[in-house]
Formats: sequence, structure tokens, C-alpha cells
Amino acid sequence: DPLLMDLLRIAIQKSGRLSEDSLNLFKECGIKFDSGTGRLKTTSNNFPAEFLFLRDDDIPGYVEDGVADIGIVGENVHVETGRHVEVVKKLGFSKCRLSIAIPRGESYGGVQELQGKAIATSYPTILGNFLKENGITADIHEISGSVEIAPSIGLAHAVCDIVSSGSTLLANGLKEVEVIFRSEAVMIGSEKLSDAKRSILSKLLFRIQAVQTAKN
Ligand code: PRT
Ligand code: ZN
Repeated sequence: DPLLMDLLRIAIQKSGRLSEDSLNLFKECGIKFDSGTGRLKTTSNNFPAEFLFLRDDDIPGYVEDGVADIGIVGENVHVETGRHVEVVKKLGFSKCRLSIAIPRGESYGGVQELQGKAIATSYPTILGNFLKENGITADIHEISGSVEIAPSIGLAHAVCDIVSSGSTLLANGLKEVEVIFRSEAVMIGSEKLSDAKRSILSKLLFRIQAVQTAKN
């Protein structure tokens, strides 16, 4: 009876750098659903799955709480939020790095130069861990966006932010001096899935594997 069938609830980013590749992943697996603009929730008509379209930052919490069964986020968001979820699969897209950058004109002789400095970031946990591992005490200024402008307005000496091409750093007169974390999109999953949902997830992973094998 299809009405009694379990649905795997999948959380993906509503609109942003993960959205297109996340949608494509399911499309390539032959899973059909309507992702039309403005929809926050939709059910596939040929696979037992329901899709929730959310802000990426909210996805790990929803998966931990069981509101969603699995989700797709950047590893940077997964590690920073520190929620109790499993990494089910690395997906290979949205690759980027989390780096420390300083004003281009300044010299840099190593991580000890960050001692006592103010560093602006949206990733206080990952940065804090890096500094701790290196025995550095610095002043972490948490800001939620436009981190790269912090040094030029006197808010911080350095920044720690996501870098992809490097052009944002360049445009703001900064240079990358330490790569502290490398990230790609990952599928995260709840630690307490029912057997029925686990079996839907296995079917999904089998299809993803087939798509990835066909590509290589
Ligand atoms: O609205 P919502 O909260 O869902 O989205 P968001 O704005 O928080 O995230 P979004 O869509 O920008 O990024 C989603 C994920 O994509 C991130 O968590 C990363 O895992 C990954 N990703 C890959 C990136 C980048 N590349 C990237 N370049 N995330 C952000 N950037 C930003 C970065 O913050 C910086 O401002 O782009 C700028 C640097 O890019 P370059 O190319 O100039 O170096
Ligand atoms: Zn976000």
C-alpha cells in the first residue's frame, strides 16, 4: 500500500552554491520531483522520498532532530555546527577551503604571527580548534557575512573565510596565508533511522554509486 510507505525526508539548500548540484544529483539518479520556485517541500512521484528546501545552516540541526532524515551541506557547515549526525557520503562538488588571510602588504612568517591578533570569521569553532592545536591565543570576532572587509575597516587584523577562486580576497587587498580546512559537499544522515528508511537510503546510495561509476 503506497499510502503507508515510508518516505525518506531529504533536506537540500533552497538557493545557493549547493542547490544546483544537489538537484542534479537526484535528477541523475532518476528521481523525479517538482522543484519549482517558491516550493519548500515536495514529494517524488517515482521514489519514496520527500524533499525539504532549507537554508544550509539549518540542515544539520534538522537532521539531528529527525525533522529530516538526510541532508546535503558543505563539510565546513557540518563541522562548524557540530551536530550529532553521520557523514553518509562525500559528494565531490562545491569544493572550497577555509583560510586565514591578512592584508597583502604585510609579511607573514608563520602561524605564531597570529598570536594576540583579532581575526574576523563566521567559523569560530573551526578557527578556534586550529588556533588551539597551534598553541595560539587570538581574539576571534564572529561576524556573519562580508568577513573580507573587516581588516580595511579596522575591525580585525586578519580574516578566516571560505576561499574558492581567491578573487574575493584579492579584491579586498588580502592574501591567503594558511589553509585550515578543506571542504566539499557531503550527505549527512540521522543516527537513528528506522529500518524502512535505512533501506530507502541504501537504494539511493546504490544509485549515486552507479552514477559516479558511470562518470569516471
Ligand atoms: O542562504 P544559505 O544560508 O542557504 O546559503 P549561504 O549563503 O550560507 O551559503 P552559500 O550558498 O554561499 O554556500 C554554500 C556552501 O558552498 C558553503 O558552505 C561552502 O561549503 C560551499 N562553497 C564553495 C562556498 C564557496 N565555494 C565560496 N566561494 N561558500 C562560500 N563562498 C564565498 C566565500 O564566503 C567568499 O565570500 O565566496 C567568496 C569567496 O569566493 P572566491 O571564489 O572569490 O574565492
Ligand atoms: Zn548559510
